[in-house]
Parts: sequence; C-alpha cells; structure tokens
Amino acid sequence: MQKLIITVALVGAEVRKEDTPHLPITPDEIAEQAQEVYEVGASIVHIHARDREGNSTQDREIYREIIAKIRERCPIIIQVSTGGAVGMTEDERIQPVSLKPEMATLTTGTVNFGEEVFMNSATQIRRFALEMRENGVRPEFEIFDTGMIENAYKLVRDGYVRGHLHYDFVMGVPGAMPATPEQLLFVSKQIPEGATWTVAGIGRAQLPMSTMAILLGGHVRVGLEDNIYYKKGELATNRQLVERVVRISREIGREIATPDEARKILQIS
Ligand code: KMH
Ligand code: ZN
Repeated sequence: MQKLIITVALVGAEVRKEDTPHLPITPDEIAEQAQEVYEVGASIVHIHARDREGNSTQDREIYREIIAKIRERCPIIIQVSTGGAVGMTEDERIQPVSLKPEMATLTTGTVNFGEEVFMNSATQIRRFALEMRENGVRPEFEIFDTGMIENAYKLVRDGYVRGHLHYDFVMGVPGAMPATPEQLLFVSKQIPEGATWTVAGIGRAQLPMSTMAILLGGHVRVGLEDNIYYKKGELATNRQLVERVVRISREIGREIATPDEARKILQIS
C-alpha cells in the first residue's frame, strides 16, 4: 500500500474564530500551523485566505503572503482553494492559481451546501481546469456528490486535465453525499485505474472516514475547515487531528508519506 498522504485543511472559509480559538486566520498564524502539522506528519496543506476582519477572501496578494511565509518555514505541499466561499465570483475564486502553487482544488459540479448553493457551472469548471493546466498546477478534484466524478473524467477526456488524477471525496456536507462506509466504498471504485483519492469527512464523520481510508489504501484529509472537534464537546487543534491520524495509521502498519514522497505519488515535479 502507498504511504499515507495527510492533507490538512487548516482554516477553510466558513469557520470563525468565535467557533474555535484554534483557527489560524492571519498569514503568520496559517504559516505557523502549516509548519506544526508538517512536523507531525502532514504532507499537504489546503489553504484559504482571510482578510483583516477574518472574512474569507481569494485575494491574490494575501495568498502570495501566506505561500511565501509557509515556504520560509517548511517544504509542505501547498494546495490553494479555488472554491473560496459560496457566492464569490469566478474571477475572485481563480486568483491564487496564477501564483503557481503545486496544487489547487477543482470542484466539478454544483451542489447544495447547507442552506446555500455552491455554484460550479460547466464553463467555469473548464476555465479553472485550463488555468491550472497553463500554470502547471495539479488539480485535486473535489467530489461532493457522485455526478462530479463523471464531470471530472469528462475534463480528462476533453483534454482540460492531463497527467496524474487525484480526487478528494468530501463526505457529509448537508445537501451532498453522505459520509457512510458504503458510499466511500462505492465512490472509491468509480475512479480510473492509477488515480489516487483522499477523503474529507465533515464534522463527526472525519474520524471514521479517515480510518476507513487508511484501511482501503486511500489518503486522508483532516483539519478545522471540515471539523473543529477532537471528540464531542472538546475542540481540536489542527496538530492534534494530524497526530491522531498518524497514530492510527502506524498502529495499522501504514507508514506516513513525507511531502517529497507525496510529490512522487501525485506526480508533482
Ligand atoms: N467553502 C466551500 C464553499 C474548496 O476549497 O475548493 C468550498 C470549498 C472547496 O471549501
Ligand atoms: Zn476548502
């Protein structure tokens, strides 16, 4: 089995400092936590940016600062968000891709997102995929629902995405696919031979989905974007969430990938 790639979604767009004091907001806080999770076994950080008020932003200059500060501290793979927050325009969302990070997320369909709608039209998805290709950025397909798997593959057939394919099954968002073992087994069998996948279980689904992915040969995403609790009633830090996955994986006999090993697996040069 491949070594385990642990991605940490450090901050996200929706969680606020009022929800948890452990949320990193400023570029310095984000970079500091990127280093912390790197030191305990994470190989990718999934990044969102916040403005001075703590609101979600896709501002290129804030991403530039975050990326520079992380790179000063550690060699972790940086994956920027192109999802941003619900309601942002295409032009806002795509901004960080021009900074040529190693990876970026690419959601391949529209989905209900709680009471809101996370819009991703076919033309916008193609545009984002092309910009990633032109900037040498490896996309991670964000799969919130099963139809998005076929939409992602259509991008490959039509030449918008080339090279290694990597999927993130986002499971348990209200309005999207449920975080059940049966669902994870199903979606993990729907992707092409040779592709890799990770799973982001939302809320209390984070731990069981992570554990299942470790056993199935998938990879794992944890972090405060998806889940702020260590267990019922106890807030987590990003570092604790990574440490737990590392412990479980090692107990089961699966080693943890370094960033360079993750680069090899994901064929990032
Ligand atoms: N904030 C969500 C609406 C991504 O980062 O690419 C979208 C999201 C996905 O977080
Ligand atoms: Zn995100």
